[in-house]
Amino acid sequence: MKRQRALYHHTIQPMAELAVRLTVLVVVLVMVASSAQATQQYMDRLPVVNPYLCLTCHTVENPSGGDSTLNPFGTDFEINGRVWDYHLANLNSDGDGCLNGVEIGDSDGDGVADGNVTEQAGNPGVVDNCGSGSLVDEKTWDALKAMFDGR
Ligand SMILES: [Ca+2]
Ligand SMILES: [Ca+2]
Ligand SMILES: [Ca+2]
Repeated sequence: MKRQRALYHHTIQPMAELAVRLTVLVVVLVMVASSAQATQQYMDRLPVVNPYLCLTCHTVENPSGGDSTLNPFGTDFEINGRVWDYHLANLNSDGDGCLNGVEIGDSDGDGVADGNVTEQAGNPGVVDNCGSGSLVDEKTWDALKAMFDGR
């Protein structure tokens, strides 16, 4: 019995600890290595990615495990299950008055770009000039909503 316990403490326990540490290390390494790839994979889900590419969702041009901070659109994209759809297209993540769909160039969010659009009209994660757009001015919209809500 005493010998068994000694065997456990000197051989099995250190090995188990080592195995746990190695597993953690491998998981961390895989996460770092796959983050850039993940970005590419998720970017492919957007119908139009030029010219902003990574900056569509991130605050840095080359997101990595070290810094892959998301901008407001990236955050909404993540909350939406990293799916581009009608719901996400109808949000205005950066609050600049243009819907995400208008900025991306797929107003109805069906995954197919509007007409001959090949470039994003604006960055959906940055307050910018997103072109003509077809969005009702946000203040007008708030006023309309207030009317309907009886406020
Ligand atoms: Ca916007
Ligand atoms: Ca479309
Ligand atoms: Ca914008």
